[in-house]
Amino acid sequence: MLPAQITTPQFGDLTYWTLWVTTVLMAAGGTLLVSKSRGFVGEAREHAVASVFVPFVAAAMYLAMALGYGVTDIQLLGGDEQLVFWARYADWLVTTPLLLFDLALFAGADRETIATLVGLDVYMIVTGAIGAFSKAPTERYIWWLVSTGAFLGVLYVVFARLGADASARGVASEFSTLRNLLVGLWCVYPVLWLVGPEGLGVVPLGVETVVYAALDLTAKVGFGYLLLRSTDALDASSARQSTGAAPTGDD
Ligand code: RET
Repeated sequence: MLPAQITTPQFGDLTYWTLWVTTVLMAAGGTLLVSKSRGFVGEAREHAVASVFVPFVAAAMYLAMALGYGVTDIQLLGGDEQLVFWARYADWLVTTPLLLFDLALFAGADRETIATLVGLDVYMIVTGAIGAFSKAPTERYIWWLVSTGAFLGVLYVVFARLGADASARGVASEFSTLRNLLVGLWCVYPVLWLVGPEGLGVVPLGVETVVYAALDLTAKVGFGYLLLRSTDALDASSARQSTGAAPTGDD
């Protein structure tokens, strides 16, 4: 028997259209990365696999949100209703480890470093999601702090460990461009969460959705494109290693 009433959470036009447009742009971005990776072999191909999945996972999750499925309504302690875009966290749970894996692989990090990064990142997303589902404001801020603690751990590993690995590999300059793009964009997410409807509510939902969409597109498609373009440096680095030449300052 069908339930008596199925309600879909309501959000404004700006949110609705942004979710639809971003679904299409993510799928287009994924297609662009597929075409960019044609003919890739060896390590560049591993990067291609990781980079291509990211926008397609996001496209599916944006579609889920646009259709109202990836969103749920919760009741806060004071009785107010709050929308939780859970599909965002499902997206990030898959895509942020892939992005970090991509960056760490580029730097030539070992398995332990990659596992630490991925572990901290998953911890960050899961605790952020618990915060978004919490009913009391204080609890939400506590989870924000816990999640931000894990984020600082991610930043520590990215700066302290990956940089040294990339230098040893002779890809320091390409690595620092990718790292700065990643870190610059990622730092905006916790701030937006804090000022948006999940936190202080100073930024309205429509604006938050637009800013998340712009960040997600740049952090996924923009970063992926730049990384795939930088795989030439990896070929140069392996060629140098096989001829025994030392990396130069230009690497
Ligand atoms: C949350 C919750 C509050 C605290 C912190 C967060 C961090 C989120 C980040 C998300 C990055 C997403 C990316 C997506 C796609 O490309 C979960 C908002 C620290 C860093 C890069």
